[in-house]
Amino acid sequence: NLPIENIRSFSDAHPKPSALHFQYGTAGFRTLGSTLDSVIFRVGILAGLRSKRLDGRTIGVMVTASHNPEEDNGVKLVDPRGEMLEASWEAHATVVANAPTTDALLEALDALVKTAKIDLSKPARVVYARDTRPSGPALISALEDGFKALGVEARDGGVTTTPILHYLVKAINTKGTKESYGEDSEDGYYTKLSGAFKKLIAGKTKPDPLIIDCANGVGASAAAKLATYLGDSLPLILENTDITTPGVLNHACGADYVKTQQKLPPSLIDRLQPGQRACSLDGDADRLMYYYLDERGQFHMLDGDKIAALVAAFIVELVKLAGLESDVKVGVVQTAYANGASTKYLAERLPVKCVPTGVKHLHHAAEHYDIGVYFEANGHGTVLFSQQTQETFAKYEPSTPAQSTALNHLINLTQLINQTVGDALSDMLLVEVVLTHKSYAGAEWNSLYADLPNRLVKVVVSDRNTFKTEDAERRLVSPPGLQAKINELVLRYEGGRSFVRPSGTEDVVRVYAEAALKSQADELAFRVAGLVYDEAGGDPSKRPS
Ligand code: G16
Repeated sequence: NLPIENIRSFSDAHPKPSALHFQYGTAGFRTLGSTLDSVIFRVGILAGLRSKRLDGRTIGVMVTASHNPEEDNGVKLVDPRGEMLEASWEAHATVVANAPTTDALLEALDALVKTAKIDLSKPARVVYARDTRPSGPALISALEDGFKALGVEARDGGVTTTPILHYLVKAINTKGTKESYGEDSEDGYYTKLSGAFKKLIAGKTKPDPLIIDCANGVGASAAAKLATYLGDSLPLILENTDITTPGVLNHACGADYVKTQQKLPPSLIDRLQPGQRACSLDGDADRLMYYYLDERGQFHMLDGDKIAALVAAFIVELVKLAGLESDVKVGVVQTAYANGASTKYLAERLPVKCVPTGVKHLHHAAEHYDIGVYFEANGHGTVLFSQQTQETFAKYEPSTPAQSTALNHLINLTQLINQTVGDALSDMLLVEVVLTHKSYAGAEWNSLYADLPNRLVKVVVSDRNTFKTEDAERRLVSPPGLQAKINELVLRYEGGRSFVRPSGTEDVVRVYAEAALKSQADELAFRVAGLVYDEAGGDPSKRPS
């Protein structure tokens, strides 16, 4: 049975704020950090129950709000193979988080135990971590109360990146099996990645120093540790590494800033030399954005789509060189945000699928390929090698030295890439490997295809839940009639494309537009945003302009 009295006494110390409704969305629960105490406490219990349901396998809990502002925080649950929480449990999590009182919470937990057929006699094991947000320590102590309330065997992963926590979950659960993912420690993670990187660039010209904008977040300490493992195989110059000054996290820096503003973080203006490569991480180091300045000082962004194009083409080439073309099929997964030019470039070379925003959707779709490359345009993505493909690599006998070299590269890539989730540091090493192999500077990489000008804007509306989409978020079905108005507007712009969707992580509706000219893309985005605003209302001072 549930330890009712124990849960009751802990829960009374973590009351739910009566006016608020919480939702387990695209990236778990995410909102103002100061409102999350009860939610995180309850997630502690929920993680324990999920572990019991899965026979005591270790579940991950990450306390972070990633790219969102410093005052926000959030929590996501990680399933045993290191992937996002199974969809049916997202609904359970929402119910548990919203029970208004301790009694209602106990009822909700009891109902969950029955519906999900949880054997309470099983052990509960959890590994947890947080990013550098100031609200993190108090929320972690609420989480630990949740563990104590249920009796969870909990391992503290400390302050670390989201992808490292995912790595730890998979490494713990595969320890001692033939699918062992690596040592279940941070040291194991850095050793695995840096070891594979060194093998992949052995004998090649050493890369020039790379500037990393660490978003003043947890990526700063992770990148500093990675640098010590890489030694001189990849010189790193770390910028925006201030994790103590209040207010600086993700502020005018980081991957989301670069992607949405399409410009250099101001702090890098005097640092970045023309031609030099730089990249930005986000607040929990799961997104990556590359960029460079050309000789005229013009900024060029190499986003998730450009990373997908670079990496997919490289992998396809290696598969061919290894002689495995007919056994191993490579595919790409994108979202509606993918630049139209990237989709065209990729679709001419390999199968491409479009799915709704959210890593869980991309990840699941990518699992259907032998090698699935998935990236959101915002720089969140990875590459998945199916178990069967990894076995094919292990058994395959190459017939020429060239095939053998390509095969070894493929095997080392399976070690370099964090296959549990998008990982900015692992992706950065992957990009560096491809650039080194191809002898590409930013300009050559950028010239794979020319981005269509685009613009992303947010609209604050009174209720984003009135916005519903279909066709991988490319079409609105609600509010009724709005899509027809958007279509009519889009027709007036050469190369025009636009879509509207409710954000899963912020209380806003997002509008994306593309067109042949930058001024047209901007105009289309703002006109669609105006339609959205007029339809959905909200604070007049926040009308898009
Ligand atoms: C999260 C999700 C991403 C998603 C992003 C924005 O990123 O993990 O898949 O693209 O939010 O989502 P939305 O447009 O729905 O707000 P992160 O890096 O914040 O965890």
